[in-house]
Parts: sequence; structure tokens; C-alpha cells
Amino acid sequence: MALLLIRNNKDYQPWIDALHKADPSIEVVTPETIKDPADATMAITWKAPKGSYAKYPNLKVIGSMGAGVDHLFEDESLPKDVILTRVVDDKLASDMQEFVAALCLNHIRNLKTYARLQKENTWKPTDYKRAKDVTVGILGFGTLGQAVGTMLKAIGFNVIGWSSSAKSVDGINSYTEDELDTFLSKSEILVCLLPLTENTKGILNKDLFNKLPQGAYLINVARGGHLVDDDLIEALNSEHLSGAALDVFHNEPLPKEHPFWQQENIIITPHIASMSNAASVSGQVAENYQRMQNGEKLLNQVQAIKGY
Ligand code: OXD
Repeated sequence: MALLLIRNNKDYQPWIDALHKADPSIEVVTPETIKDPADATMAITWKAPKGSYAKYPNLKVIGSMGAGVDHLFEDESLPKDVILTRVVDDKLASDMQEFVAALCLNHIRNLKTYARLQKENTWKPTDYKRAKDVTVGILGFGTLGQAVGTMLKAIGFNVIGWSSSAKSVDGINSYTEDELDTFLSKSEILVCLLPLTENTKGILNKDLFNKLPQGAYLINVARGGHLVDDDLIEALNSEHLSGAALDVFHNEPLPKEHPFWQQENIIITPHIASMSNAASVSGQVAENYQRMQNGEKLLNQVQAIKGY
């Protein structure tokens, strides 16, 4: 019996060290070190090369090393009868809170404009908004969305949330299903934190942008697959949207020739909003490995039918 790690970048050592520390009794292997593929009973993975899962016939549990699980469903070799898990971690939530707060404040205080003006040796004060006068809509009001909403509320923003099932968070109006248009019409900054599923692919498109107030700002810290890139460029060029901050892309790294790089009103960051940390999540992975062996219910299970 062994716990198998599979990662696109093969950066295994931090995970091996952290898992050994969490539970030295677990045999941790990688596709390179496993002797018999039949030994792997649980795998934790991040963007595994396509077809990986077919090589291991005894997998009972497959877990994502991150909060998102869309990479699991993108692989047709994902067995139908395994239990799927993801990580839920306070650090992932607080990192996301700080990142989105920084972007919202950066936007209302025009810091990107000053960075540009500095390059031109230009001193030019401009008007700014106060958080209390700005409504931020969190599209995807799950664990991370609620954490971000609570932080923005504490800073002073008006915060509203939308999710497919109703949520109740103190001081934050939450909208659901058929109230999407009302939610969008109030969102002066829209933060996408939705899971990527068949229903949410391409949701950040022309129709949605047209429902936002004139001059709205988009922050996408979920997945590149939520966004229709050309529709964003059009909405920025027509000035219906005033700008965007994008941390995630259809193809990562974002190809050098992608038009987003040339767009002055887009902030591009390399998928760093909230990075899963092996030391911080290995405890829950080790706990799940033991639970699997004891036939107990696992932590942070994913509902395969919903895709998150
Ligand atoms: C995640 C991510 O899903 O880093 O954890 O995007």
C-alpha cells in the first residue's frame, strides 16, 4: 500500500518531506519511484499528465493537491469508482483574501495608473473612490468566496455574493440561481471564484459583462476556462469595463504572443493568488490516508456529480 504523488512539474520533495513529517508510517511514492503500480491505493495529484490514472489499478482515493479539482475531471483516465478529495486550508483562504483585497484597493486607488505615470516622470493626481462607496460582487460564494467577502467587508467595501446554493454570511447579501442578473447589476468590482464545471465554462462572457455597471472591474482568480478572452478585450476596448486583473489563463504560462500582454488595463499575475503549501496541507492528506485504510469517511470529499 502506498500514497502516490503525481504533479505536472515533478516538484515532489516538499510533499515527500511534509508527508513524512505528518505521518512517517506512510510509504510515499512517485511515478518515477513506485516499484509495482498495483501498490498505489491513494494518489494526490496536480495536473497529472493525461492518462496517468490508468496505470494504477488499485486506486481507491484520488485527491487534488489544491482547492480546485477541475484538473481531475479533465483526464478521461480518472476512474469512475474512486473517492475524490480536495484540500481545504486556512492558508489558502487567507492568501486569497489578501490577494483579492490588494487588487480591489489597487483598483480604487488607481495604483496601476501611477505605476504607468511614474515611467513617464509624470505627476498627475487623479480622483479616487472609497471602499464604502464601492460594491464588490463575489461570483462563487463557497469557502474561499466567503473568506474573501468577509475580509473585503472588514476593509469597508459593500460586499454581495452569488452562488448556486443560498449562503448566509453576516452583513453580506447573498444571491442565488435566478438572481444572477440583479447581483451582476450591482457588482462594480466582480471577483470570480467559481469552480470550473460544464455550467461555468465561459461564464465570463459578453452577455455577463453587459449586465455589469458601466466601468466595472473584473478580477478572475478562479480558472482561465471561465473567461472568453476575446469578449474581455472587446469590453475593455469599448470601455464598458474599466480594467481587469487576471491570475489564471486558458493556457499557463500565458503564451508570449497572447493579446492580454499588450492590454494596458489588464494586470497579469502567474497563478499565484493562493498557492497550495505542502507543509500546511499534508496533515489532512495523511489523515485521509489513514481514514481510507480504516474504511472511514474522508475529509473534504468532492461531489463528482457537481464537479466541486
Ligand atoms: C488551486 C489553485 O486550485 O492553486 O488550489 O488554483
